[in-house]
Amino acid sequence: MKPAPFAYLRATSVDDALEALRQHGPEARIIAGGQSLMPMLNMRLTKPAVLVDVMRIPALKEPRLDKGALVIPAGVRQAILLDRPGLARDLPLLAAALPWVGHIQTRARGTLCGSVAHADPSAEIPLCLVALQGEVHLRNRRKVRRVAAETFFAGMMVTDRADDEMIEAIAYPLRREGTGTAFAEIGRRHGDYAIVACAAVVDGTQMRLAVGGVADRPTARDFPHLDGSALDDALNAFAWDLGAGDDLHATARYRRDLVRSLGRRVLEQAAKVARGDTHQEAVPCHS
Ligand SMILES: Cc1cc2nc3c(=O)[nH]c(=O)nc-3n(C[C@@H](O)[C@H](O)[C@H](O)COP(=O)(O)OP(=O)(O)OC[C@H]3O[C@@H](n4cnc5c(N)ncnc54)[C@H](O)[C@@H]3O)c2cc1C
Repeated sequence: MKPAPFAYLRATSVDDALEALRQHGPEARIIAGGQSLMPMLNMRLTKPAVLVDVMRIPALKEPRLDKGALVIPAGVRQAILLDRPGLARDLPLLAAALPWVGHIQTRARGTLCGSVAHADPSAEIPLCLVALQGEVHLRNRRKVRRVAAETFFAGMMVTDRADDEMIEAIAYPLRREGTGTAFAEIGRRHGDYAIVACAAVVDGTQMRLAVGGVADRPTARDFPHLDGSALDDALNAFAWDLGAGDDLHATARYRRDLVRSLGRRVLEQAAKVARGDTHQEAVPCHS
């Protein structure tokens, strides 16, 4: 199928893009890498009257360090960030998760902000943002607001973004001394969306596990340091609370099993990294 007709506007500044969103409201959609939007247009799942291309805005091209965070503007493609020198040192969780986002070809086009705006519950980039307690920077013609990732995702492909707002950037807090992170996912094939993805962050006081692919949004829970059957019980309770459902790819029971087993593996791995026993952040697993 082909998309319904639309007008195409190539914005050259953030103001240009925001003015188009103000004028056209819900009829306008931003297009970034097009890796999620184009299939939806082709299948006519969405029929915007105007597409606002934000990929030629120079101000949105460069990631920057700001107040202990890496701020990634809307024009930064996934492959560019993956090649950033020092990414594995500054943001080891994201460095471990990014190679699992689609394929080389999709990462060469897709942006990090586009993935956050799309808000697929299985997507790795939003999962890492929630795990690391990052922020989404939203802007419209009148104001800027910063929203905690945990409150930004409101449901399956539903976010706190208003029609006249764009995601100007997302901000990931940098790795802190004494903190370990780890990532793992299971999917049908490498490059597919995860059936279940887990991201762990462990420091001297607590363990945090974020899970994608089970609830209708990436969901995190903090635990005190636990091991043995106390950790099993905590993971089991979390797995049930996520409200897994059956679908074409997996049963609810399989998803709960993955939360318990992958969850334990990433928490244990992150704890090892936090203690300095290993530097490895990605847990090997099959997909
Ligand atoms: C074969 C294939 C495999 C894939 N596998 C995975 C996978 O394993 N994991 C995964 O997470 N993703 C996967 N994806 C999707 C991923 O590649 C996309 O890059 C990502 O979901 C969206 O980024 P984009 O820049 O392409 O956004 P677009 O497709 O351009 O936009 C997506 C949505 O976000 C909105 N949007 C984009 N940017 C902004 C902004 N700055 N402000 C407000 N709204 C905005 C658009 O209006 C649209 O609604 C896959 C895609 C393909 C085609």
